[in-house]
Amino acid sequence: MSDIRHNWTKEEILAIYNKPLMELLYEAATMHRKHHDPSVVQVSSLISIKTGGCPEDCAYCPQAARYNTKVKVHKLMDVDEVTSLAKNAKANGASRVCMGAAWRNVRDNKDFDKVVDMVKSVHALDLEVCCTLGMVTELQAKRLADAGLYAYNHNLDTSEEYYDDIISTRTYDERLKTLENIRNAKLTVCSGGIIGLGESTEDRVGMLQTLANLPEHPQSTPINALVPVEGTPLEEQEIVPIWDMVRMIATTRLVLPKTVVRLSAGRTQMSMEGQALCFMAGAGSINAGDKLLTTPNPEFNDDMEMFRILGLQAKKPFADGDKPVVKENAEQSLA
Ligand code: SAM
Ligand code: DTB
Ligand code: SF4
Repeated sequence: MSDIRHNWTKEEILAIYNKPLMELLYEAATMHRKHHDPSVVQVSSLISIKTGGCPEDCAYCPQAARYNTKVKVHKLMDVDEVTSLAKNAKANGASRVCMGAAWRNVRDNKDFDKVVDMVKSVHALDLEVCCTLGMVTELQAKRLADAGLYAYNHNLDTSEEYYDDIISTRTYDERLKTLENIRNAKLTVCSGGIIGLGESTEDRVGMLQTLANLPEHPQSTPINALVPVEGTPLEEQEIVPIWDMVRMIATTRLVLPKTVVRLSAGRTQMSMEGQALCFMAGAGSINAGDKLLTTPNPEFNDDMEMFRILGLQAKKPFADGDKPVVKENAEQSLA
């Protein structure tokens, strides 16, 4: 049987998730070695290009306007500022830069024109450019692709069943539609979720089943451990046990064998030993830089020290795919 399958049942994935940990880790590490170089880890840096004031009600998110968090609202950054942050991330070893906006969806306005310019400018630095701007239409996704975008991040976050407990202002189907729009625009798809929201093991497995049974597996899948933020409805959630993170990454590795699995939010709550087990289980990417979007993250230097100790190397840009070609008339493609 091929490793790549699109017909996973929930029972099969649940049986994987619940294997004895050492067995699960061994199988996942073996699958990882079959499809990836285990000594290479992608370093992806986040830039919050528009912060806070978001109209959505995602229960985990410090940027939702309706919650009283300490996040300061910041309008869309200027292209020069973003370019200079991206240069800095590159100097620190990042091969991918992900630009995040606290938007419900992309709108065809001046702000979007500016994001298109940011994409062009960061692409010119020979970095993989990713955007996470909320829902996007196929036309908008194509415009981003024409500007040199490499990936678009849009998470399922959790299972279809648990989703309504976490977000009410947009549906699961709308998320799936955005993923389809990204695929149709020939961008690489980055989609995953969060654990630690109060979901059950079945919900974790359900999310992986949905991802694995998409027409194409996402090229990257972030697994976030909830960063509980004061003022959000999930502020009192317990920190995710490292063993849950290891199981989740290992299970993701086994059902999405070629996907780059990202050990995403929550690393400040993890030891180096815990993170080492996540790399062993198949994580091939981290979000690096001392800030995620609004919450703290380990310092670059500490991560580089971790790489040295574990014998890991930072991945080069475009190691998994061609550098996008910018279409000359990208900015007119909506006209
Ligand atoms: N607004 C856009 C959207 O929701 O698609 C893009 C930015 S949003 C902050 C990107 C992702 O960050 C969310 O889908 C969620 O998985 C993750 N995230 C947000 N807050 C988090 C938290 N407190 N802990 C862990 N992950 C979080
Ligand atoms: C993803 O899945 N995790 C990143 C990225 N995609 C955009 C964001 C994590 C955000 C954590 C909370 C914060 O810093 O605001
Ligand atoms: Fe807004 Fe995205 Fe945060 Fe949801 S996750 S509140 S859409 S910024």
